[in-house]
Amino acid sequence: MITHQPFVHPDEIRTHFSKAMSDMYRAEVPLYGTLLQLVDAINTQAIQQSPQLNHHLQQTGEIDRLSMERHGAIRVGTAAELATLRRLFAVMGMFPVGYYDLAPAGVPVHSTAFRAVHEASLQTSPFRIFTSLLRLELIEQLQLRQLAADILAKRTIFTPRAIELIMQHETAGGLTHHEADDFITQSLETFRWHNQATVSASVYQQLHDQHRLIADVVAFKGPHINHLTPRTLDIDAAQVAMPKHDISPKAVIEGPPPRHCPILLRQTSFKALEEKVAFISDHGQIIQGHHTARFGEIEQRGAALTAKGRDLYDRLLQASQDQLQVPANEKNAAHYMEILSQTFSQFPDDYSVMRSEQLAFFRYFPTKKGLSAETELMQEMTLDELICSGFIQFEPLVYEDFLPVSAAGIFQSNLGDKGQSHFSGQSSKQAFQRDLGVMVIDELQLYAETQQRSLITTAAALKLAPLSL
Ligand code: OOG
Ligand code: NI
Repeated sequence: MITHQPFVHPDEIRTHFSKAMSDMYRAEVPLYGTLLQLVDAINTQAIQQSPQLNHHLQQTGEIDRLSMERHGAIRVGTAAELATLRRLFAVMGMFPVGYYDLAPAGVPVHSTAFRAVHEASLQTSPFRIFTSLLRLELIEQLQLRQLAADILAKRTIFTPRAIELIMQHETAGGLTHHEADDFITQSLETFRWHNQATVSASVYQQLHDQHRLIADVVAFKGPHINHLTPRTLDIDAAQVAMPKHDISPKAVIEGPPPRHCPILLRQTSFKALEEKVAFISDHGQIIQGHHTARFGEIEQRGAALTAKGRDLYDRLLQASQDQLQVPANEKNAAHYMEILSQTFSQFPDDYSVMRSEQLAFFRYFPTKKGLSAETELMQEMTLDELICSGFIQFEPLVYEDFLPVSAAGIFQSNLGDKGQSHFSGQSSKQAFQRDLGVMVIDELQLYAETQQRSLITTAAALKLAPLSL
């Protein structure tokens, strides 16, 4: 007789996978462990110092996900690799959200972020993986492009058992406990670091000379995780504390300036490690060399912006960069931060204003006062009136995604590119989606849905008819 074993919820698989990935990376890159400790200390301090921040984190539940919150990044070389990754991440409830074209910023990749999409799943585990596909068509030298394609065609980045388990998930509709554990172990193999290149030192050099990123993707057995980023509540404090722990951060924090009401995402990273790599010579001997790819990063997340808010952000960021005229670097960092703060004074720094001007997405909650008030009293009120009277509260939705300009800055600082090159290739979301095998999900749609669901539950809790913005 066949007994039906219950399936493990994808959110649970993701939670365990995220932990396993963090443990593996900490063992591979001990500095990541230092970073986790530093962020933890800063977060504890930030919460102690600000009762307001503490209240906000309690109210939204973010306090519970904070210590396990992290994103990672990987880079793959072929459409088949990307499509299989999509199936692998689906096992743990992660779906491709957003499209990022980094070619205009001189990085020959385009990307998406695999992540959970529903607020309840995000609350269980907000783990995200920024996933980039190398755009071989942007390599101008035809011969080198062919060489890279040939090398990539020969590799398999998944274990046979991982593939079996992905198919099992797809056909049976889930994985049992035993299978889920096996899946985590097997899928982790894809992201492991290999200190042996799959190409000779001279081929590595050719790829590297074209672009360091190309060598990083093509010359290795698989898409090693290249960083894992914890979430801090105070990135300015983290930036100052890093050198005290012998970590030297990049010159400028990417993203918006410091604000009372944080928006989107602010990120800082430290330089990639130089790691020993063995190359096989054309005569079969092993030659020692090195490769720099893996780095550390810290981020602070703020409110998710609406299309209108995002447009304002993009314009103000561009205006700041135009005013600086040259790329931000160590020498002009302070000046750039000044310009940034000044320019962003045009972006309201108050949640109520951001809400009334529809610049950000929010989540609504019934207050104690609302829950104990007479329905009749509230029935005729608009949402704004209910808020004014203290029956409903709101909190910003956390930005769960990435920023292309910031991502390019992170890539650049770690690839050590001197000049800023531009790839002229057309933005090709369509080609990316074809390679991925599905359309990417629109992140603005997800935030709007979460906001809407919170309005529905709030109205229901107060026994009111549906509320609209
Ligand atoms: C990804 C860089 C982008 C971020 O946080 O914006 C990124 C990479 O270097 O592969 O991780
Ligand atoms: Ni990152």
